[in-house]
Amino acid sequence: TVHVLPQTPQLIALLTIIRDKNTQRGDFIFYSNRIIRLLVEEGLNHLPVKEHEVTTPLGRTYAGVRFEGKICGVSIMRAGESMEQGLRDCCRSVRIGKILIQRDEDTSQPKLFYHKLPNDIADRWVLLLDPMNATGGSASMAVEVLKGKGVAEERILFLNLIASPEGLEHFASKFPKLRVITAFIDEGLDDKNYIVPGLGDFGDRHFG
Ligand code: HSX
Ligand code: HSX
Repeated sequence: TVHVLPQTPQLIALLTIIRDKNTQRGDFIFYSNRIIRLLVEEGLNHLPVKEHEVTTPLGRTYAGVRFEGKICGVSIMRAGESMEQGLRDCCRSVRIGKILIQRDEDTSQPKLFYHKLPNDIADRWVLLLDPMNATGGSASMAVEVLKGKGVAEERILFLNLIASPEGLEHFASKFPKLRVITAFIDEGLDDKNYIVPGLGDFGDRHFG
């Protein structure tokens, strides 16, 4: 299922800054981090909670809840690493796994090079991080790696900034129980399978 962040004027303003080709690296990082923060907070909204009662300084009880279950982040390198700090800003000691997948420039086919994941990942909720979901090939390869490690599809939350309709369709048909949380759904893909209007290569703009 696809969850799109509320399309508030603030979010559109932030997206406008990072889409602008004249935005330099420092601003690109700062403003994309603000969107990433919104995505992480929305991702955390999907985690289960259980009842938890506390006493306030006024001596009254408050029947609240607390998070239940463990989480970990998994970034798809290189671009996904740019989202790790945003996750840490919300979950200080969160464990982070890495999957290195590169898309072949000519064929657009993803290739898996490396992965290193927390050993108890099968018991965790996974926040999968990649800012761009174009054809959906890279992220879907990452999901296969996670499933191979015993992570259930319904425990994966895929966070990304910009998705194409094609990439989302790919996910919906292949992984119906997986949740995708995205900030914006763009028009589509160009003949090189780049998202348009998009923002260019996120990894290049963030890391150089
Ligand atoms: C939990 O896992 C909390 O959100 C923490 O941020 C994190 C740390 O636990 P561990 O990964 O070190 O076991 O879900
Ligand atoms: C970009 O290409 C993104 O960060 C993703 O890792 C990938 C998206 O392309 P696709 O596999 O969805 O077509 O570097």
